[in-house]
Amino acid sequence: MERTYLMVKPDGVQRNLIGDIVSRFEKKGFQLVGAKLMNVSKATAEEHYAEHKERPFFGELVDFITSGPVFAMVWQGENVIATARQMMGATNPKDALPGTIRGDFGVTVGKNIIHGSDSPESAQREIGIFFKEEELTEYSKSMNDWIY
Ligand code: RTP
Ligand code: MG
Repeated sequence: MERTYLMVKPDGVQRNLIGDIVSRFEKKGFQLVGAKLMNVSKATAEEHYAEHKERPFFGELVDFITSGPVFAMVWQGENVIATARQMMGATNPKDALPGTIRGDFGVTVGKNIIHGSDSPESAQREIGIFFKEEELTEYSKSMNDWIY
């Protein structure tokens, strides 16, 4: 079963949006296999966002993601990586459609509420950065009969 790394960013946590965001993915039919509220260290933030190291906003991005607790999650389901990205909406909330998380709750690109892995390779890498194998759980197969 495909897995992705999703993270409610510090703005989403401070605005009490964890419940709404978790609820959207639950209702969709995806399964939460790991979750924790945590502070991100500067080193972890730099590793997570390594692909943006040369971008002008890198410093701000690292400062922001380390500025308060995040809610780190691993979700699983068929096509969960791409579908979660659709449910999140465009990176810049001004382009994100109503009905998406960023479209419903965000205004600026710097505070866009949620992160989601953008490929299977990113998902595997990011899950490994934020979770130990023993922090992730398994479900019984029968639960899936109602969704698939
Ligand atoms: P994310 O990684 O957070 O899920 O977002 P994304 O894939 O949609 O966007 P990405 O290109 O990976 O950018 C990572 C985050 O950097 C911030 N950003 N700021 N100031 C800017 O122009 C700018 N561009 C990107 C956003 O918070 C974005 O989510
Ligand atoms: Mg990204």
